[in-house]
Amino acid sequence: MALFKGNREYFTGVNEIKFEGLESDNPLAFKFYNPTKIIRGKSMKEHLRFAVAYWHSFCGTGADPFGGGTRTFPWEQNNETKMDAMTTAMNKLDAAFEFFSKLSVPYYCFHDRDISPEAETLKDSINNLEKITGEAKLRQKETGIKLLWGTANLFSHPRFMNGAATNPEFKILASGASQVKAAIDATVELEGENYVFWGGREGYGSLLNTDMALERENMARFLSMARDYGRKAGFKGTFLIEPKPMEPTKHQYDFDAATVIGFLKEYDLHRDFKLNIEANHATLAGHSFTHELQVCADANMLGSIDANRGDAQNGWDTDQFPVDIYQTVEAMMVVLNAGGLGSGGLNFDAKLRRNSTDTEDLFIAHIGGMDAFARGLEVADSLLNSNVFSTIKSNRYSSYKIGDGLKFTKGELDFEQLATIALKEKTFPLVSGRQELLENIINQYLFR
Ligand code: XLS
Ligand code: NI
Ligand code: NI
Repeated sequence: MALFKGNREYFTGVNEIKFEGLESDNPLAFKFYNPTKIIRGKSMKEHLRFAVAYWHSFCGTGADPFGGGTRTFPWEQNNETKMDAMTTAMNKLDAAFEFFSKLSVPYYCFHDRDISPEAETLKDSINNLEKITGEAKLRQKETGIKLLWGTANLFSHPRFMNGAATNPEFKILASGASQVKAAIDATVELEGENYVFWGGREGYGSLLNTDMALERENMARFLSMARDYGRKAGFKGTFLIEPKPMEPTKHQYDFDAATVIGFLKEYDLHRDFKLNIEANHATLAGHSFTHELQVCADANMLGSIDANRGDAQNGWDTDQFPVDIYQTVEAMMVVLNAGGLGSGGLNFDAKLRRNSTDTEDLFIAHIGGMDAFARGLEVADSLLNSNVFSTIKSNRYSSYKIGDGLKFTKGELDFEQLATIALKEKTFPLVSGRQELLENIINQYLFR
């Protein structure tokens, strides 16, 4: 991969990040992520398909409800006159590609409004996006860095305060369509491998003013039409829905994986759509990250992952970088068992803490996340190769592989026969689930 050289270097003092291994004390080196290391016949790079999220990394200044930003981005500075929005966007693009190439990530992801500025009119905003898309295409060509997915921001502008595809006002729904159309066009132009819908404000605060049935139907219509347009425009990738249970609205329609899969099947969208699972959204929904991944895997709808983590002591979407290897092991076991990420990837939808203000911090945060998943992949691979988990699991369900249990799974028993089988038995076996043993084995393999 070629290092990107723009008009100016933004991340000075940081060179290309390399794999140095566990003995290295260099904070700007990978300890576990060795992109060319082969696992199960594929390189780590091909397994993990890492992506950088444009919004957190190049737009997030650290502002929170109690104070403004703590990071001033050099690509937005100007000594004399105030720099216009398009120049800022161009500089930001240079900075982003410099960062991607120094970090050696194969992919990035963006919202329309992250890469190009919103203008006075929708038409001008679309023109802005088209211009920046052309520039991004050149930089992709130069570096070999690819677009994992594109999406449209249908939640920041005030007109979306009541949602986009579920807005009670039709004109606003239509404005969302014009944005999604342009974002799909940009994704096609940049050969993006997926297109994401996160239902930003698709939900409600109070039933007293909400026609939930109509809103859900409108959302389904909107998604079907977007799908049809995308296919017509030449988009061959996967459409993804990213569940999240709350924040910004109280009741989000895409609550969790099971809800979204039910919705997609209800409206016959399940052939074109898969899911993008974000770790912190899973925990917000009261689930574990792996639960959400497994629900998708079982439905053959595991599309991609937004890799981050929440904070165990609070219930927000804190979007921290993932560091917990125990969790990445569990996640990668689900991914490997599901046959891999396919055209999806591991996108760091994660932000620096507000007081992380050094230029290096953005690199260090991504290095930590990449190492955590790389080690997770290695450990998951050796755990699966050892067969301990599959053996224990298969023994646990062995009663369904013989005799009446087998007949039951084949649909060869009726309910009365099922009930009669039990009457013949005098004792019912208590078989240990052995959860502690399995947990201990993961700890053991972490250090093997
Ligand atoms: C917000 C979401 C968002 C999506 C893309 O919580 O995670 O960042 O990934 O719109
Ligand atoms: Ni996300
Ligand atoms: Ni999030």
